[in-house]
Amino acid sequence: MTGPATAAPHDPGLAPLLLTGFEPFAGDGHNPSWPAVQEAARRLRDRGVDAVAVRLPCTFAGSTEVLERALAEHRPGIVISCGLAGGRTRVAVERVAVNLQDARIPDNAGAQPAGRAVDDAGPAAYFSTLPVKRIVAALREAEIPAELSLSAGSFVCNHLFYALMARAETSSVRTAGFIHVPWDESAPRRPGRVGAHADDGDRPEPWPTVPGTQLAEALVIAALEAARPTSDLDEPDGSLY
Ligand code: PCA
Repeated sequence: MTGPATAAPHDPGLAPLLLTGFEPFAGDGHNPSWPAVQEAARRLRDRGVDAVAVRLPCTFAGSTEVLERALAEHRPGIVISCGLAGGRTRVAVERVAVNLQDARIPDNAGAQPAGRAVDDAGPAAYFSTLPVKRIVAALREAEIPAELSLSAGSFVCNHLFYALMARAETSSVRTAGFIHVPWDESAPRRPGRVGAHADDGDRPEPWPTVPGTQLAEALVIAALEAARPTSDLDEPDGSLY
């Protein structure tokens, strides 16, 4: 297949490409989605792509407000939003946003909705309009661990993804979707014991990580694939469970 290195350059006369990342949450001091998005936007601009990076607060209400402002200000044609999925081992290209808010932890403003809709009047779900299979194939070709994902969860990322897809129907946005990234090398140690033996002590267990430079490159590849005017791959790549 044609790799991203030969992708047609994004026409700078076209609407810009918007990348969003999130601030840290859950008491962590770092969220790899934001440096990855910033670095990806820099690399895309170096290649002549008009790319903008915007940082979103990790709150149900604030994330969509800042997204709305960014959409109004930049009028992007392509939007790729990105968030952290700590514990995942691969870059996860999300396929579906569900109309559900069910938060296991409070967001950064203390909100913790349970079993609520993102939009009472909205459809049960939206599909990503990114070429998700082409993106996963291009990432694997670049030797970046990647997978298609059928669930972006029910926390702030899924909420933002759902709101983005809803807004994409009535705005300049032509192609949009969401990508979850694993922890990068700045992952905190997670509490808990490794192994079953009491004499193991409280040795912190490491999170699975992917280097931040690979996360940034993954977003560059996703953006270039999204900018190519070809349809998605017609190949099976679903999951069995
Ligand atoms: N990850 C969280 C919210 C912000 C982020 O980066 C999530 O997956 O919902």
